[in-house]
Amino acid sequence: MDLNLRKFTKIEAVQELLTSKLKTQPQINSYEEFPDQYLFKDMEKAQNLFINAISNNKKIIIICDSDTDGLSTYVISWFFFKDHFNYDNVELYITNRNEGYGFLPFHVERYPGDLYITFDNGITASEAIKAALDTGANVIINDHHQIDPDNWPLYPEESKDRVAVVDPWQPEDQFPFKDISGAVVCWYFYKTIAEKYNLKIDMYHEFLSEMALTSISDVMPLDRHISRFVVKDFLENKKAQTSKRQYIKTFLDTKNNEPNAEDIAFGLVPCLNATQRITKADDGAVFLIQEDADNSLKWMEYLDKINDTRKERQQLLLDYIEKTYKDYLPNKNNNLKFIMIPGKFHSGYKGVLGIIAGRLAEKYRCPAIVLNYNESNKSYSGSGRSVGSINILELFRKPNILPHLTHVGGHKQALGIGIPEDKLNEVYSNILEEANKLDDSQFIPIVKSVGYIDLKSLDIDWYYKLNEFEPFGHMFPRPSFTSKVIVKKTTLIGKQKNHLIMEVTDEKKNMKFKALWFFHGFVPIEGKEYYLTFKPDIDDFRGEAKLALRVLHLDEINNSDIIIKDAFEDL
Ligand SMILES: [Mn+2]
Repeated sequence: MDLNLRKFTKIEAVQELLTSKLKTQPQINSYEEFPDQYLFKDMEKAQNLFINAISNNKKIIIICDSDTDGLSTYVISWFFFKDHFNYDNVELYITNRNEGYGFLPFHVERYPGDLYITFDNGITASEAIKAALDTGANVIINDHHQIDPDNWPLYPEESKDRVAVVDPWQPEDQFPFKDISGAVVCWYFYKTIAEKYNLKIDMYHEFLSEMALTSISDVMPLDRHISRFVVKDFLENKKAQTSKRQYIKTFLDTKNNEPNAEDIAFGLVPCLNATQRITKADDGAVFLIQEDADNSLKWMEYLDKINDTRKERQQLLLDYIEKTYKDYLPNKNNNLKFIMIPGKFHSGYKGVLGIIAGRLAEKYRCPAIVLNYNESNKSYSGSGRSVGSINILELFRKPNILPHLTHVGGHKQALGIGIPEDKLNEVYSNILEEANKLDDSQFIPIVKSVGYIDLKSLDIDWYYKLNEFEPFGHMFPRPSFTSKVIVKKTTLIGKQKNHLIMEVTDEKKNMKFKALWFFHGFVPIEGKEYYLTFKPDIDDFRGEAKLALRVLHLDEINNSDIIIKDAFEDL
């Protein structure tokens, strides 16, 4: 295998690399450096529409999205009105995934009001805005998603005094940072209101928990500006430990009292996101606004159960697909290069289709979409995931495919899609044809590594000195390294024996480390040499802290089945 990687012998060189990576982005060093709210194009208009509604005791209807970001805008709104801004004529709602995405015309009918305010959604809601305007209501859209050119302008010119759009992505917007969460946009809106009414709130610390949580949950780039600053300030400066929010206290008490960004991403966010997939997002919101410790704990346990159900459903559906849709899965006879499952599942599985597509793509090493039939509009909709270096969105944008779709959106690695029933076969045969044109090398899975290192250069300092660069996350991944190792000893662990502990040494056998491989791909041969790609980790079993290697991939030296790519190359 040709390892085209940097070579490291000293941790200082890695530190330099990370420092230079952060220098390529704008950084913020204190809360005072946050850009002004009036750089958002319509912030002043939004503020005036809000004040106008308040002064005339108009009914305000707030519509929040249903993922962790949207739920956090609910939390900010809830505590803003409950603790700081005395106004009764306001109602808060969370969208329901089963009824469609974001602010929709039926909301206007179901929740009559005079002013509709959206958070973390709304930038494509032209129909709902029209419905609201038709009833005489005004609208404030607060969102952080990109505009849809087919859905722009959002409202007719003659309604321009009745609609405000606060979104850093809209044309002519001057707000300098685009990659901020929906909750950060929401926070800016309430900050403007708080200043206008001279409220005595420390807005930053009051809602820091929500800004940090959503910068992680909504996968904002953690190498830059507000997104990095709020997460770093919350976690590194131990502000999580003094958060007023009971849900944070419960998480710290029950799961992890010194979490990093990855612990939040894997320990808290999936439980919150599971509610919209399995029950209703309202369950997540109720947990987040609990102020009583005992109740909060009970809700946390309930959310854990919902998340377990989500995992079980995923496994059940995966097993079912592998039994029922065998002809759609690649094997040595059919030579399929694309998986498209035309499912007719219960609608309760809707929320896990993307995750299943990812599991199929990984297992069969080819791009996959999992669809579910919808009787009411005679069409299939679902989610897709790619593999290797294949751009799955580009495949569906080919001229022989795109015109047949009801919608498609996403990026290189993941998409959401809709296909009318009568076009399904044509789309399927065309996508197979397109996938056949791809080069075999594009299907090879990619493992990311920052560089090559000999085990003899490694010590526990690597773990501590890298941690100084936390938070790690999107666009700033925790560094992983590749080493040539000899596997000495292997032990399978876990109830289902799906994890592996190895002892690995360097060629000269000077250094010995414990390597942990969760959901191991295979059991290596003891005594044999491999390329090991890992993240430095700590093992403080029995009180003594030792460097351990968290395995990402193990690869045969002369028979590679993956591509190891520079982790910082296309960031
Ligand atoms: Mn969002």
